Amino acid sequence: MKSYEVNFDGLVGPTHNYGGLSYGNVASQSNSQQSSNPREAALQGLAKMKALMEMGFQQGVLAPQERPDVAALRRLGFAGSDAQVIERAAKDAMPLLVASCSASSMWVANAATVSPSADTRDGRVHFTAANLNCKYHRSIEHPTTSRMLGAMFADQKHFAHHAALPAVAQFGDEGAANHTRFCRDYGQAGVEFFVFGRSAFDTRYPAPQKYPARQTLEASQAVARLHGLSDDGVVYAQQNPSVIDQGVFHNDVIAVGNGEVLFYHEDAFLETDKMLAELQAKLGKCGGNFQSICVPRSQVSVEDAVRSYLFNSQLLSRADGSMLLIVPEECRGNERVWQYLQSLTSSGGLIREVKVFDLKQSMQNGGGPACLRLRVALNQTELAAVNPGVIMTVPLYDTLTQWVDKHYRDRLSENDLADPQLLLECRTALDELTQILKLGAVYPFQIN
Ligand code: SUG
Repeated sequence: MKSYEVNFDGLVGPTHNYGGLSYGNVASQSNSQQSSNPREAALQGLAKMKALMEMGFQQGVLAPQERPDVAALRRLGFAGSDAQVIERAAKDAMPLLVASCSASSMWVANAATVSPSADTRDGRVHFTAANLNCKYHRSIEHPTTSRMLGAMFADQKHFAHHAALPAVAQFGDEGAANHTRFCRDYGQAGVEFFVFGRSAFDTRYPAPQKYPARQTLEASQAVARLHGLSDDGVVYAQQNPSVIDQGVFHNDVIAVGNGEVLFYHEDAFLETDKMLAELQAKLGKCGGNFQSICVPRSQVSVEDAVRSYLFNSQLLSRADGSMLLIVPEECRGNERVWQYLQSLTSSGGLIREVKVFDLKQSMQNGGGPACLRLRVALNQTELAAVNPGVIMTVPLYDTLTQWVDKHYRDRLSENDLADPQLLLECRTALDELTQILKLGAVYPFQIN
């Protein structure tokens, strides 16, 4: 049976703004308080989805969340009508209002970890929503994420959903941003590669000194257990703490893999040789031939990697077996990175082509092409069981761009977040969106 990697891209929500909310994420910190353009952000994301669909890749869409999250503000003690809750938060605790308005659910690589059916004990596709426990504005995503994934992958014969791990730092889980799957074919058993930043319970593992390590070893192990993965099908590796301290807050900022290939920076991991040998041996047992492409620091520094988001690219398999890299415009803007990419594609190796996308609105918050997508490997039967409303088509693209043009503002700054009208605009837009994507009631305002 034929199998696919389906990329579900997060649709940018109408409150996209630069809140400076993510300590350890250089772009989020340096663009704090700039005014944003939510309409442009959403259209840039949609243009990428359409382009990939037109190149023949399977493409889906994941809806944004309800923001401002009035229910989250109520849990923090703000009371009254919805408008009063927003007004009181704006007056007394602006940072909390900003956090409750973040459109951060667009970075769906952090929505969940997904294990394809070929890897799991019960032969179903498993999803664990990420608790995103490291940052308050992201920790409020998972309940709606779970409802959303449930509405998209509803058939329990094929899909199993797990609630987010306990919401404490010891089980900090950032989803697929620290998870890569290697395989010979998407439908065959593969090796799931979990990268963690620190251990919560074992002091032998080093930890970064400056910025937080968001993913723990214990969280990754719990996800592997929940998904029913075999020991032979899992490899754990630790991120180099010094790159976390240089702004690599997720492993997908310094490495990307697909099929049998890992593309990574020389400084990305600890004990790299041991890790590569284990990947090779375990993928070998699945009939695969593991290959790695190491980018040396002498050609691209960690700083250049963080600035350009070279590794936050999408590595895609083409029909002829070669690979294509989808990179953000910032890679072309960095001379050393661009030069590296030219030599990579002309060297006769596996990666033959680079395609550049303008995702500046998302990039300014530290979200590149890979952050914007959640990969779900599915066989034909499973793909047919996905809610068809969320699969990208030309008519859906047209409808969504019109929907964005109708509902989104083209400028948003911190003061605008206090406007109670923004909440009404968002709810009207999202209510319409659930009908477009045939999701049913997934948002708090539709349920309560
Ligand atoms: O969690 N930025 C996100 C970016 C997530 C990128 N995802 C992956 N690498 N997979 C984060 O740091 C910034 C929001 C703000 O500052 O307004 C933010 O949440």
